Amino acid sequence: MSDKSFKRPSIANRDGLILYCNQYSYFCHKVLQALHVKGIPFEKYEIDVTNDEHFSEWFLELNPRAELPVLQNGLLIVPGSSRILDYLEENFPKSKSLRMPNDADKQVLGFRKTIESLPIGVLTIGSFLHPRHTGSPKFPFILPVRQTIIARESTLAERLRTYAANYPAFGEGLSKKADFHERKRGIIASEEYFCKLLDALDEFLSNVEQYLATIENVERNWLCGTDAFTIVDICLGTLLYRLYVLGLEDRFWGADRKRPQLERYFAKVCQQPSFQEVLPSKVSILRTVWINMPPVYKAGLAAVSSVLISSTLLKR
Ligand SMILES: N[C@@H](CCC(=O)N[C@@H](CS)C(=O)NCC(=O)O)C(=O)O
Repeated sequence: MSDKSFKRPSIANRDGLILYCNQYSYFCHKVLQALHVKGIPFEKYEIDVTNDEHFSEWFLELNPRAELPVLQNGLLIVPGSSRILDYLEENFPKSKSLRMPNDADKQVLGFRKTIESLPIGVLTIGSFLHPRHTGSPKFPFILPVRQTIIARESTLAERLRTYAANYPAFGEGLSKKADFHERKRGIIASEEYFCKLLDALDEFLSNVEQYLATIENVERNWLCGTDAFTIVDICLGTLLYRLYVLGLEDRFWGADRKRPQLERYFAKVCQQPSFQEVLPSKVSILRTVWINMPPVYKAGLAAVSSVLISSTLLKR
């Protein structure tokens, strides 16, 4: 249970679009990208997930599922990345469209569905628990932070039961979520399951590779075969970025130029201004690393820095 108590932020009383999100969340990245590509003005409220703000009473009133992202438009609340993406398409027709054309290849429509059904949480925590299957993870998912995330994950069901008791109006949902997390912990701990998940991803990415090879003028065109960047590109780009951050890029496309089309596609996605816009800044990554570093590492770092500072001072 977090010591911090959270009150409903004043931003929640404002008109206009407000996105409740977290800068490291896979699902929030998709929505943030869509908002940037479409050029829709919005305000962002960063949920402090490290201190369980998504389990606070004010957030549960917004989304009893306690999940991010949530979009608020006046009195209307839209939870869930997929629903938000569709809501933006339907309700902001004047802004740049991300809609996949009606005659889009069935295979491409299937790509969106498959990506949306992937257990990203299991993949992420599984990669921390079974590191011999990954290469080098990128910031902020370095070892000390991974340890903190694993430790928080191991107490999640217990914390959820405490919140369920404290907030009876949301008790049933939170207890169900606790049961779900308990079941999920067993799955995440299984190396066999993790390997199966990686194999399934391998198969899926091979299909994507083959499909990409059929697109004409790949320098210009996106997944739907034209120069229009659409929702399915947001989905695939976000997935590839998560695989990269977890240190899985060599397994899936980097090593021996295994999947050159995918590699080229990922490089193209990374160059998109909307993509770069939503990545956390270096300063906020360092801040996150520091906040999530276990005290023993902080003490070690403080000792090293004080030696460095004093030796620098002595030289003067
Ligand atoms: N299906 C939802 C999943 C959202 C989701 O799982 N969000 C994560 C953050 S990336 C979350 O809120 N996790 C907290 C939890 O489930 O306890 C979506 O597409 O938005």
